[in-house]
Amino acid sequence: MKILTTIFCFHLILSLACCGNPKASDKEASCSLKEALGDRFHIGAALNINQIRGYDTASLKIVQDQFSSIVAENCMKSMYLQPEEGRFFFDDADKFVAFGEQNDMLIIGHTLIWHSQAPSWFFTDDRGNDISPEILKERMKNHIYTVVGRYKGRIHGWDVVNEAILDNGEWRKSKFYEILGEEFIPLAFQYAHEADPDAELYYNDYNEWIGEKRDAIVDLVKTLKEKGLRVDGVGMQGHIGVNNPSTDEYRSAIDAYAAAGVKVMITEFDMSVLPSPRRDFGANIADTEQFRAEMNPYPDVLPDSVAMRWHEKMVAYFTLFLDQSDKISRVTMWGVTDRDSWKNDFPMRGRTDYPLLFDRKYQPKPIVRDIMDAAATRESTPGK
Ligand code: 9MR
Repeated sequence: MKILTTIFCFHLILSLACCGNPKASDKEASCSLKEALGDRFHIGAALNINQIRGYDTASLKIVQDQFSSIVAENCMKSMYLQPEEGRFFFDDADKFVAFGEQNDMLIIGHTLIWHSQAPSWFFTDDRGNDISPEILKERMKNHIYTVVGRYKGRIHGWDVVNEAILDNGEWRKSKFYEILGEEFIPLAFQYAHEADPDAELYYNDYNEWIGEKRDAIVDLVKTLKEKGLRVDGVGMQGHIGVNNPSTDEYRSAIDAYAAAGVKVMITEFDMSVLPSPRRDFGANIADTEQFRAEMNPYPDVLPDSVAMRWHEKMVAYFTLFLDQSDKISRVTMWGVTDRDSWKNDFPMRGRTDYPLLFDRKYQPKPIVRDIMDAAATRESTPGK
C-alpha cells in the first residue's frame, strides 16, 4: 500500500500545483480530464439513477468538474421509457438531458433498440404470441419517433442498435431478429434519422475486438452505408479486464472501424481486476455465474501489486486512445466511482471490483493525473 500511497501523494501535490501554474515544461498543466483531453476527444461518464435524480451530489460534482459528455446507464432503455405500449415515462430522461444542457455537455442517448431491457409487450400480442413483422416495425417506429423526437436537437448522438452481433460474428437470435431478420437494424437507423436528421447515429457492442465480431460489425457498417443510411460511428463498449484483451487487439479493431468510414467511440469503458470465468467474457447480462468467494479476492482492499497492474494497463489504454485520437471522438467511462460500477455484480453478484477512474471515497486514482499528463506531453491529433 505504501508505494501507491506515495505515488498518490505525489500526484496530489502535482494536481494542486497544476491549476493555473505553468509546469517545468512551457505547457500549462490541466486541472481536469475534460480540459486535458479537450482537443483530442470527449471524456464521458454514464450516470446512474441516483445521480440523475440529484441524490448523489458527490458523484455529480466529479461529473461536472471532470467530464464533458454524459450517457444514461439505464433510464433511457425501452423498458423504462415505455413500460407499457403507448405509456411513456420521461421524468428521469428529462432530468438527465437537463443536467447535460445545464453543464454544456455532449449528451448521448442509450439505447433505442436492444434485446435486453426491452419490455416483453414489445414482441407479443394480447395472448402472448409473437407479433407479425409489420406490427414490430410499427412498434419500433413509434418508440424511436417518440423518444428521439422528444429530444430532437438536444441529444448529440444515439446508440441506435445495441449488441446485435455475437462474438462469432453471427446475428444474435434476439426477438427483433427472430421476427424481422437482420432488416431490423437498417430500419432502426432509418427511423432514428427520420426522427432527428441532425443526430449522430451509432452501432454499439461489446467484445468488439474479437476478429469475427469485428469483421461482422465492419460488414454491417458497409451495408448500412450502401443502403444510403446515416451511420456515424461504432461504439466499442470496452468492458475489459486487466489481463485481456491486449491493446494491439484493440488497436486493430479501432483501425478496422475507422477504415470503414465511421468514427470510433469507446462508449462503456471499465477495466475489471477480478478473475473472469472466460477470456471472452463480455457484457451479455444473461451470462451470470453463482457467487464464489475465491472469485472475489479483494473484498476490502486492492493489493498494491494489482493496483499497479491495473494502473499500467489503464495507462497503456489511454496512451492508445491518445495515439488514435484522429479516429476516436469520445471515451466514456461506464460509471463514475468504483462503488457504483455494474462490475461489482457481474458476472457474479456481490463482488468488489475496482474498474473506474475514481475510488469508493470519490477520490481520483493516480491514473487521472497520468492521463492528464499524457495528454499534455503527446502530440495532438484532434479527431472530434
Ligand atoms: O450498467 C447497466 C446495469 O446497471 C444494468 O443492470 C444492465 C442491465 O442490462 O445494463 C448495464 O449496462 C449495459 C449497457 O446498457 C449495454 N452494454 C452492457 C452494459 C453492462 O451490462
